[in-house]
Amino acid sequence: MIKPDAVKQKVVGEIIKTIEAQFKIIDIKLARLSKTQAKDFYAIHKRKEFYKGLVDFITSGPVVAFLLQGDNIQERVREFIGATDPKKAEAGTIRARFGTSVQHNAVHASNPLENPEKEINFFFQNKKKYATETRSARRKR
Ligand code: RTP
Ligand code: MG
Repeated sequence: MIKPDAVKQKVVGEIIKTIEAQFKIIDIKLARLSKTQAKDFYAIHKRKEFYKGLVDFITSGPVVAFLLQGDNIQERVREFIGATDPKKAEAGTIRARFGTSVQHNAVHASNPLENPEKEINFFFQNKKKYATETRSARRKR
């Protein structure tokens, strides 16, 4: 998901170009999250000190969500975006290129250890089969 800081920087096109070169895009959605949606989306962090700031940031403008398909897709996408802190992200990753701080780090990616199915259903309700695929792919490993 491209976060509001990157949308404001007008680098959505550049990020899509990079995604397209490496992954199969199944669906794309532009959305503006409400506070309630953002709190739910990042519920896993609700006890962290950065939670309120994160909810404020993610609701500060539109985001662009992507549904991608492929083997080990979540692991590959996390590698592709780089470390949470853009300063620590490997050169060439999306966060190294477009992130400007730990919070304003340009993109989000599902964490296979958290709940990727929830995020797929959040943006792409009619594509639940990809969530199922994710779950069975994970079981096989
Ligand atoms: P994301 O969920 O957005 O893909 O990021 P991540 O897994 O790399 O990092 P995570 O620990 O899940 O944190 C979620 C987002 O919260 C913001 N954050 N701010 N101020 C801080 O110390 C802090 N720590 C995290 C970042 O926007 C991070 O991506
Ligand atoms: Mg995370």
